[in-house]
Amino acid sequence: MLTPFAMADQDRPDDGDGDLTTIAAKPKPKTQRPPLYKVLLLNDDYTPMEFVVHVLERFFGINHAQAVEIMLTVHKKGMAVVGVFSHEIAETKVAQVMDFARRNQHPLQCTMEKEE
Ligand code: TYC
Repeated sequence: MLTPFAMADQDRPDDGDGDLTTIAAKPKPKTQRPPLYKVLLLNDDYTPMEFVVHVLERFFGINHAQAVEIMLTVHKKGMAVVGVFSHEIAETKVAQVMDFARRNQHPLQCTMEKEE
C-alpha cells in the first residue's frame, strides 16, 4: 500500500483490486487548454441582408435558416457571435469575411475577441 499523504481511509481512492489498499494519489496534470476566440459580426446600414446570409453559409458552414436568424440578430442587436475558434482559425475567418466584403464593396465588419 502506497500512502504518501495523510488521508482519511474513506477519502482514499479505491484501486478496485478488492482489498482495502489504495493507490498513490496521482499528481494533477497541469495542461492548459489554449484560449478560444469568439468571431463577431457587426451591423451596418448598407450591407445587403442576403450578402450577410451568404457569408454565414459560406465561411461558417451555417445552414440557411440559421444564417437568416443570426443575420437578423445582428441587424436588430448590433452584433452577434457567429462562432468560437482557436486563435488561428478565428483570424482566418475574420480575414476571409473582411476580404470577401471588401471585394464586393460592402462595409461589413467582422472581428474577434478572446473568450473569458
Ligand atoms: N443592417 C443591414 C441592412 O439593413 C443588414 C445587415 C445585417 C448588415 C447584418 C450587416 O452584419 C450585418 N441591410
